[in-house]
Amino acid sequence: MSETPRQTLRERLEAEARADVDPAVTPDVGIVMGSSSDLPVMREAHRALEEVGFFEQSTIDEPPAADRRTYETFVISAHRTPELMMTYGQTAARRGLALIIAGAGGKSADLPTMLASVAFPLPVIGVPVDEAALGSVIGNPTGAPIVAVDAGKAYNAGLAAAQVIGASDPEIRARLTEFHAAQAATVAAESLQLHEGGVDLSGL
Ligand code: RP5
Repeated sequence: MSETPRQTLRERLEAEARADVDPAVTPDVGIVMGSSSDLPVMREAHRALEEVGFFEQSTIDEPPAADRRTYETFVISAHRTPELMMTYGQTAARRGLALIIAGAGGKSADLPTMLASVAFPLPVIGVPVDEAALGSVIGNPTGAPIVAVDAGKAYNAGLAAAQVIGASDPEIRARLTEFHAAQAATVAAESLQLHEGGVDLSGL
């Protein structure tokens, strides 16, 4: 019987890994962050994934419809819950995840880099939640790879994760292509409007 949320979480992760469930019905992308205070930045990764066709999955007992891609979310601290970080990383592949987005902030933002080592060979996309975290998130030694986005760019981490999944999923690839075209159209429309309408200098 579990006594603490930390034990409950570890036992759940280990049970899911042992269950050997078809990866088609488990989350594809794991989004983890060092603190709930990282959520305002990290939820941009969720937003990007939703925009290209992913949705959130909280339990393997409620599997997605066929062909739907999903993500899950956890708060895991490398320093405050190191054993939970180890369990998450060690069970990630067996739980059916294809990759992990990991964010942390501050000068000791060790969650992304440590998870990259523990979950290897699953790819980890690191998000420095703030500028102070940049060096510690991108600074893994040779042989312990991590890919990372710039400080605060969790949205790009979501898109990059979708690109990885899209390499073998035509539906996600099509959604990414639509997203890209819509973005280009918006920039072009803004450019035309600015060029033809001129710059409004009133109020300066
Ligand atoms: C890091 O410390 C977390 O990722 C967060 O960015 C930072 C501060 O955490 P809290 O003190 O807000 O929980 O580990």
